[in-house]
Amino acid sequence: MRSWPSPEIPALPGSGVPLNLYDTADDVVRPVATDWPSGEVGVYVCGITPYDSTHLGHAATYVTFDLVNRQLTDNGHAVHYVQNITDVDDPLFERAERDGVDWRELGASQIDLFRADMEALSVIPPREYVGAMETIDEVVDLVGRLMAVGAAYRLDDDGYPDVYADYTATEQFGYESRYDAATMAELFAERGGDPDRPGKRHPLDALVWRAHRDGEPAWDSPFGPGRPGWHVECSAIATNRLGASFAVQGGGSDLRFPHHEFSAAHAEAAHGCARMADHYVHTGMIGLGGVKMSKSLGNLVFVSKLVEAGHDPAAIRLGLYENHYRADRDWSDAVLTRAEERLARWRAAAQAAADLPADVAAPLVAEVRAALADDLDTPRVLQLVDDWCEQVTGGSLAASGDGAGQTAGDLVTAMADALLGVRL
Ligand code: 5CA
Ligand code: ZN
Repeated sequence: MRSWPSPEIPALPGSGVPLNLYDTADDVVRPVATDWPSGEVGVYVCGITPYDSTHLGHAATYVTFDLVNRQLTDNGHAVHYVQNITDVDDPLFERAERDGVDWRELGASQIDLFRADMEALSVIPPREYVGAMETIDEVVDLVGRLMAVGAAYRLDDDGYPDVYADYTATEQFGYESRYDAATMAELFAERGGDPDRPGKRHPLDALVWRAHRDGEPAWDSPFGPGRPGWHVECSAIATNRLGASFAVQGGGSDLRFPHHEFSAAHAEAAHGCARMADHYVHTGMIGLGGVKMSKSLGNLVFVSKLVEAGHDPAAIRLGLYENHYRADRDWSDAVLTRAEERLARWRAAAQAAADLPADVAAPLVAEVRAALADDLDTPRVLQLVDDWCEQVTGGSLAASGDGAGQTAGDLVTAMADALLGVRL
């Protein structure tokens, strides 16, 4: 699938600081593993189901992983970033049916919108942007492997012989979310699982191939015509591009269970490896008035509407940086207004710093790198830059260099662009 044009990333002097991120599975902040046989750092981020995009919750999640990408790049690593699009799934069909449109057209138009929004927000595109429909053969192959090792089974059902993965196939099942059985049961039922489907070995077994039903799209497979289950789609797309083990699996906290637990479990059962991702990274939920922004509730603020209304995408980024990425947090007009005021102050300071030599800004760059390397501490970054801007506009930063070459204004502008995706 075509992605979107990449923003130019200015080069920054000095060296980056190794990135530490919180890992949900181990409940600890630790360094991202960067020493892989491929020489690259593999990052897989769960993409959109293409309807009602791109709301501020989506934007927050993809901007967060864009910071991860920028940090790793600043550290000199080649990042192999992969993202999927769930362009075949029930919620998409339901929305298309509700609105009387073809689900393929709905998907295509929403993917276009998402691309334009990501470009506006200066999000670096994934190296591989992959739709579920493009990878049916990969899912068929993975389901076949799961069946071959006894980790998946076909239901004995004359009507709909769906294929399920046996969740007891891997010993480590449950390590990613660390939830107890009751919480798993509750979230599984809430988030697309079907614990009561007759014929399953265990209520928690997840669908990996859904047999054809009237009115649903279907593709041929050795286990009959049908379509992929959700979790196995991400297992296949990720591991076929990044290998059975890779550095980071990311998404919103609503994917901690069941989606990421099962994506990992299917991949690990098929490949016989102990752990799919070294880090499982989850962003907090963006809400409106304390309620999670979600397509099912319809309480959405769209990036495209804000941009159309004349709001600078750089201010949207700064608004999202106000609180830590792992915190559930509210979006509001007040957040946007504060961000626009901050952007104006930063721009004024960058102008004022055009008369100062670059070394006046060098300590700030080092501090911002360190704050981002510490589990993407954006609230601290905003504070650091605010303080520096105040000193510049207040005239209290003395020049100590020879004044030749790059100015402090140039350096701060390049830093905001390269590390934060914010154009001053
Ligand atoms: N296609 C699947 C992932 S394979 C999916 O969850 N699609 S989605 O369109 O529902 O969400 C896309 C991404 O945005 C996911 O990572 C999800 O966790 C994240 N997301 C959804 N709502 C919010 C929200 N309110 N705040 C933050 N992130 C959100
Ligand atoms: Zn996914």
